Amino acid sequence: RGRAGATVWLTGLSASGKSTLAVELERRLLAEGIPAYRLDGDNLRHGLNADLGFGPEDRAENVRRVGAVAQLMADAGLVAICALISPYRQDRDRIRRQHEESGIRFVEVFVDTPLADCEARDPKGMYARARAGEITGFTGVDDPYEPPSDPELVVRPHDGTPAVQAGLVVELLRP
Ligand code: GGZ
Repeated sequence: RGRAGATVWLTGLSASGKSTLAVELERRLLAEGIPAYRLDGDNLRHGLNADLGFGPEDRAENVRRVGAVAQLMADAGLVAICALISPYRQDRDRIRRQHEESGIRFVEVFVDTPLADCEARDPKGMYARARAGEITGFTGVDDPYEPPSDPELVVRPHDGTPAVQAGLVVELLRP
């Protein structure tokens, strides 16, 4: 086997900063000559996962598919950077198990931005719509988010800029 690939799994609430961190992480890895590719839940829902909604079964399927794609990429030697809310612990743990069974590294990063901060950011006005009852089943408002019990890394807003946080992930990935 050649270069060691890995899956980096960013989980956290909507507007927690997963996508920003993913972009920064990809940029850093590519700059070091490490092949990396981003799989962003919000983007993939326009293509690969366009058939899925936000009920528990669809979220589980969303996470399952992205986990399987990431594992293939990691097996091919890339760092697959996944950014999905992935609110259910069981779904994330299943992907971890499948990676470990295949001897592929899985690095779970909990983007632990408090709900109040996410709601204050509300870049797309989704939380406001959820509070107004225009969207139901919104994670953190009227749908659960189960934090990881044993993530490889927890990043919080006061830990620094996305660049600093990305640096922490890069260090974790060193062999
Ligand atoms: C959570 C929702 C919902 C509901 C639409 N709950 O922050 P965003 O807007 O741009 O990204 C969110 C995205 C979540 O997709 P994921 O694939 O990451 O979710 S999961 O892992 O739970 O399958 C949000 C938007 O979709 N969005 N409705 N009800 N987020």
